[in-house]
Amino acid sequence: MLVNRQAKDINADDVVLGSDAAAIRRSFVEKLFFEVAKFPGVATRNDHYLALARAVRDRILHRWIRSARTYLEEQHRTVIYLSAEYLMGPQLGNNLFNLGIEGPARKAMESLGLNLDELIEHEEEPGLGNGGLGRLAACFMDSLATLDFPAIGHGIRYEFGIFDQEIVDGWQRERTDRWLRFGNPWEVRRFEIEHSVGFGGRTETVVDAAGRPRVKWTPARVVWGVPYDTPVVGYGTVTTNFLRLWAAVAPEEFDLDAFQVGEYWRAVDEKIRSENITKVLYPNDASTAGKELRLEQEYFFVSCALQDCIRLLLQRTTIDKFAEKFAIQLNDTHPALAVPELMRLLMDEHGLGWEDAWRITSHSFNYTNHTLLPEALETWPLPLLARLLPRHLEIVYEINHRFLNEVRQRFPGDDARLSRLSLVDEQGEKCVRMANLATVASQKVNGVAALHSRLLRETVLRDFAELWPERFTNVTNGVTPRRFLGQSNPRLSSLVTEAVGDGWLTDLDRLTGLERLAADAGFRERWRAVKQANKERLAAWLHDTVGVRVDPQTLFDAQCKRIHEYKRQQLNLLHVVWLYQRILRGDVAGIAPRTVLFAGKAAPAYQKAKLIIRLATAVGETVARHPVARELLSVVFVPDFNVKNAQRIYPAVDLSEQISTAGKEASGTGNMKFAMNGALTIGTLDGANVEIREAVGEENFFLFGLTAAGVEDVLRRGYHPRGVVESDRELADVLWLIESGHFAPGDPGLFRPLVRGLVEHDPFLVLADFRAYVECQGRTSKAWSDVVGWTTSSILNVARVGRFSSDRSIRDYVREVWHTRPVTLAPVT
Ligand code: NBG
Repeated sequence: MLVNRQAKDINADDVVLGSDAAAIRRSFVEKLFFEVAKFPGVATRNDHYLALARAVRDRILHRWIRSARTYLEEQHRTVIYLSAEYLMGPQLGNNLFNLGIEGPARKAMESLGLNLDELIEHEEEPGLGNGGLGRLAACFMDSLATLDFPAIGHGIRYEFGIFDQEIVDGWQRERTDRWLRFGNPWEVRRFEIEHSVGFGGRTETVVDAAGRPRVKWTPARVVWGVPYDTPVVGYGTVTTNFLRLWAAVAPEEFDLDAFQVGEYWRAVDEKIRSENITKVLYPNDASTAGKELRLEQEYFFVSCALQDCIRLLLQRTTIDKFAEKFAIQLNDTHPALAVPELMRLLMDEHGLGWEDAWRITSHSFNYTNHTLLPEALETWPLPLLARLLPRHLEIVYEINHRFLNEVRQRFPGDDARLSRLSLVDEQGEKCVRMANLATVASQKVNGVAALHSRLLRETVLRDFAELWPERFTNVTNGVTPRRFLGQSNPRLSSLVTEAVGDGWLTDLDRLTGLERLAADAGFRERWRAVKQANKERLAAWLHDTVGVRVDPQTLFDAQCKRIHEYKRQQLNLLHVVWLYQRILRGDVAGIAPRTVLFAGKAAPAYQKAKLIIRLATAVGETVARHPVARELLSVVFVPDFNVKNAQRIYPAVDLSEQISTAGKEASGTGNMKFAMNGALTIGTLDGANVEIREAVGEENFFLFGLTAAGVEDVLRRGYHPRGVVESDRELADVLWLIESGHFAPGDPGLFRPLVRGLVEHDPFLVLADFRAYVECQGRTSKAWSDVVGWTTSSILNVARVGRFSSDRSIRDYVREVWHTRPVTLAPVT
């Protein structure tokens, strides 16, 4: 649609919205009547929530218009973040917080007899991600805006996000996440933008108007992508970026031919098939399903994103400026089809030759790897690609051909190297290795923690690192302190502000100002009181929603993350059972009373993970029934771990479990959120734990277990878990108790597969680390009894976590990878 250039004197600054309580109240009332179309007496809580959300959104849009206009006029280099997942969390509280209008909004609601907390609580979060990877993308969006960097996040508007988890009879049960059911007040649908995305069909070479040969792809099927924008406002700044999520729609509502012959269902078939593409998020964390629909999703959104970039670019300049205008970040390989897609768009649609197209493409992309787990490295079978994306496969072949020629020149005769580097895996089922594709096309490739980046260079991408050492870098993950401290832990935040002054939320290194206070008894007392109050709040919530009572005086020990064997929830449970047996034996000296919290979703098809959840709930039930054990121990599985629930949990935890097999957890970000809220960590030298320990000091971190090199060593020499059991009587007892059916009296064989799996295979070395873990937990118990020591460590943890702000990560990306500049905007009224 054409821009109407006749309009004049339409200026956003003519609209004064105001941010005091009276102004917010006025907007709220207006929205309730004229947008939600409700009046008192019939308005529900959802209506009130919608009205307030819209009032807040207006204030954000005001900033957004200022941002977008400036960027359009001044043509700044823009970060394009491509991610199949964004785990944004609830928006209302965060937006109020970042705008700095929570106080006036509260007043405005009070003046109308409404409670702001209830409205914030009411919001259903968009669960458009599985775990760390999606949440990282959300933290990065927050930091990009807060630091005034122009950025657009592109992703998928899944109609159903990650399933809601319920626990029924101790088992996980999945419920469809119908997050859009009551409307989404934050998004703006852009009706004038739509991009067509093809699938299947065939390619042919034609001669274009200028007499040059060109490839023409005639897809068998076309769907439209339509964008929904969610503004992302920075904290304490005008800068407002946006997340552009794409939804698939059918180009024709009805197949009229089918309709006319009376086959009504066939007529809507095509529509359903098209719209299925963005129907649901695949609920697998760190692993790929290899499913056709997933491939369609990945291609669909990157095609929309790139067409949209080109549309924006051509409004002001020419196609050859693409790489100057955009720095594209591939968040893992899920968007890696963007590489052949950009080549296709540049050559087939915009008439560039291969060399020019490749120069632009290879200067636009950068790739972040998020996992070394072999089952999680994406590959797509050639036959599937040939069928679904024939043109892209041709381009991948050509990229590979040229690339391998280069390699041949540098390493003549080294066929083994060639086959390792090849974009196509020729062994077994032939497929395209997406990590190789992303690496070949990128300026920079990074891992997400120092150890992970090193292992990436030494293992999965070793040959590439030899070829192009300068291409590889590290950017350690970070988390936004706005959401995970400012907003979710107001008590600790005000104590911190009192101690170090304002400004720490955007300059987290200022937390070091807390260090000197760790020696101040009065301050420690207040610090403890904050943690205590947070624990009481969590306990009350657990009582209300899960129906369990926990004692806030006990050590709150939490492992909250996806359920996965490599994360070793089983190790945690073995320790819990070990404690339980000691209590039954009457051997209770030195045991600190503890509440062990588990939370996390299991992929619905991951049977073992679901059984691990069942073991956690079963142990919890058994312990709770035992009159002596329950005095010292309780084990609670908190259902439905999502951003909202995470924000309740982090502030209330004393001990953070980060106990993955060394070398397996790329970074972790929960580890940072817990530490930022004053929890001490018990952990292995894995992912970002290494750097957290370095930062907070080894005396403030409980370290145990094999190192990554140790793990490799054990496996190389031949690991025999049974031997470990035979040499450790207590471990044998623990395993036997679980296997005996003690925790599942009605179904004694229930947990046998878990025990068998550990004793016979134990690929993640749970048993190898058991003794070290149990001993280390002994140290945590001992440390807990030293209140002064524990509190001191807690303060020092917070004082020293500044570098794990996502602001630091973003600055690293800007310096090392994107080379973009911040843009400061004039204030809005
Ligand atoms: C996950 C890693 C985590 C890491 C997040 C964010 C995937 C593929 N990887 O360790 O397992 O913290 O990414 O980088 O989800």
